[in-house]
Amino acid sequence: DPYADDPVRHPALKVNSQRPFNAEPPPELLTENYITPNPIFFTRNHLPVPNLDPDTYRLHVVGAPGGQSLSLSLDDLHNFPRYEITVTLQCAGNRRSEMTQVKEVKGLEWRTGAISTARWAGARLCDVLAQAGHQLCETEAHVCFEGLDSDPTGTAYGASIPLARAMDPEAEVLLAYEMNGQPLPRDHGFPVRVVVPGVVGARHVKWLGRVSVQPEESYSHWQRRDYKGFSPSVDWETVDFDSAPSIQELPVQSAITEPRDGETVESGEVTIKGYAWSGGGRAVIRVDVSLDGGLTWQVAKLDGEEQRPRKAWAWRLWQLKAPVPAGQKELNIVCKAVDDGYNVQPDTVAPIWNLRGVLSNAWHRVHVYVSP
Ligand code: MTE
Ligand code: MO
Repeated sequence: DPYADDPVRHPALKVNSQRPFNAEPPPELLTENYITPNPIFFTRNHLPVPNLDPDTYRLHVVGAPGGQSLSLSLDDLHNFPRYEITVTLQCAGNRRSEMTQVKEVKGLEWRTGAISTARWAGARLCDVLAQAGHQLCETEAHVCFEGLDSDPTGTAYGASIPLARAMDPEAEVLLAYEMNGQPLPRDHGFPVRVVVPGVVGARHVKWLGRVSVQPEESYSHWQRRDYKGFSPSVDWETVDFDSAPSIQELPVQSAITEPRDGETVESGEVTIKGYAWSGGGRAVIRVDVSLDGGLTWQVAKLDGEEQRPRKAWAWRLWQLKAPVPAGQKELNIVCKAVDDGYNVQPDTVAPIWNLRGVLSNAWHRVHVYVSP
């Protein structure tokens, strides 16, 4: 069993798949803290978790022509200037289970928990690339990452991001060695992972082994044959993966974490809680909540940290305390967020359905009963 050496996990996690391990925290735990505690941070693995020795670990960075290739130990990485940032990581498949209700899709049945937030510390990718002699260039180029996790044929997890993002100090792409003040847990990439603020989880390569700059995107399955969006009209017979760009920045997202669907709430007053986030550093400026399926709206109170302009890498938690209209037996609670580009979420799932079940960001709806 290649998974026999996987780490022990927190019992509160809701497991979507055991081998490889994929799990999400239950919603009410997810928004209990602005920073997600490491043991309940959602986990998305495609392969067995490698067991790497921090003393012999080396990160290989392929040098630029005229530059030099680097073989960096953990100590070497710690010698680069240290940066610490709060970043929310979301899987492209978050909320996929709602797409499945429209029509079958291929993928793990994530509910609202394939998203979490941590404080990450590490070296900046741009500093490491500069030391290897890389510069921004006029022609298109991509920074390719390879993980040290691999399948029985030796194929490793891989992904890439555009060189322009990697070299931009304002994009704050990190080679992270710390998560919430601790060395990275094994499930989250020990000893080093990439953190690409504002970008889909799939590019945050864990157990990072190799970095190179190429004229084309990574040839990895996960860059080219997965994590792409398509029209609802496209099925597995007709899909042409080369016709769509890889997902990088994610669209605006929000979800209700309390109360839970099907729950009974007290009459009088109801407290509604949730999270909201947008990709590309776009800040969430407002969350609207409805108790009547979207006929009337109230504005929720945003908690969590105010963020820097164009660097809103982390989510906002939000809540609304609202009177339950007298005589109501049930409530259709809905939330929707707006980001600073005034981007909004679509009201229903069907028009954004896609065969892989990614980018599921329709208004989130929860149906509850009111106790008499
Ligand atoms: N990196 C490696 N090496 N192997 C993987 O399977 N999964 C990716 C990304 N990085 C993956 C990886 C995906 S799809 C996601 S959503 C994030 O890691 C999840 O990060 P987490 O498990 O720390 O939450
Ligand atoms: Mo993912």
